[in-house]
Amino acid sequence: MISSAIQFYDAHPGTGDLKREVITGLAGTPKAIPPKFFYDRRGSELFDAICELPEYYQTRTEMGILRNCVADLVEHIGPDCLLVELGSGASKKVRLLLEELRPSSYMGVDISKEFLLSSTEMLASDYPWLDVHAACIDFSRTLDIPHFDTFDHKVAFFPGSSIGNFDPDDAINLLRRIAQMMDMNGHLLIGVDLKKDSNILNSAYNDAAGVTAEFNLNLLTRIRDELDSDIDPDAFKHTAFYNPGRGRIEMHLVSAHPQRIRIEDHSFELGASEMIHTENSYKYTVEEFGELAAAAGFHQKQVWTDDARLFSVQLLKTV
Ligand code: AVJ
Repeated sequence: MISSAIQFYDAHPGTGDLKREVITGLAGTPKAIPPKFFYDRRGSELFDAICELPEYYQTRTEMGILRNCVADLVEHIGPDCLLVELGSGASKKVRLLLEELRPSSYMGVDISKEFLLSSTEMLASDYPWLDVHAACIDFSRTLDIPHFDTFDHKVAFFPGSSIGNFDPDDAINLLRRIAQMMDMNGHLLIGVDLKKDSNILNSAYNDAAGVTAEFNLNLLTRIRDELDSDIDPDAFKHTAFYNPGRGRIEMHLVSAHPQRIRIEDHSFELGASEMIHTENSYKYTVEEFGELAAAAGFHQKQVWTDDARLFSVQLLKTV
């Protein structure tokens, strides 16, 4: 049911994009599929389960930092903004901001329509004073949201180190587009995972319970179920490792044996142990991210971390 309390904008990023991008990605060398396609209903549930894992320090660490910095944020931002959350999913983090920051409007932006609708509906019913909007778009492609100009005091919230999914050049481009969306005059509150001991990173993406493996393999289940394909998820294995040269975790799906897979009217050959690259998760020092932000026209107004410096929450302002 779509609640009338929400203003919903749907740009239909759907199976058309999935088909096109999967076929293009598998035709390339090395083979790759973009991580944004992880988040169907099952994938979003698995990601929520990842966030609860003992090895996955990011979510609870970011939540702890937000709890400690929210009073400072109120000072910087003040009440009655439009809070735009990028990649809102089923986020609980934003509730803390809504309660303390008291924006007048909230807009959830996400590629996953079902999750976006159910989470924004819950926000609308829990916070009757809040004007709630939802925009189902693929923000890696566009940030064009109708009537967006009618809001003036805009603040963007991009939590969870999702920026880590973008190669540095694409990250700069995305931050630039966010700056433009804010009329070059606004704040961006962004969660950024920090460089650290590679053992901590490797176990965060190779959890003992195998949830991350299932999350990675679910991409193939999704392709099998949503596209016309004979792909068999059991013929692949999960792998994830920190690549120190590139400063990123890489996730891949490894072909268990030589095989040919068909997707629609395309066919792809995979050798034994050939990998499909499914995700990068870049890690930064506070200084490195400051440089990246600067290249996009932002300065680091304030940076908060946890005591162990695992994760950071950064308030950026356009210069
Ligand atoms: C949502 C992109 C931040 O990179 O840590 C978690 C996704 N992948 N475990 C991350 C993810 C495997 C996550 N981001």
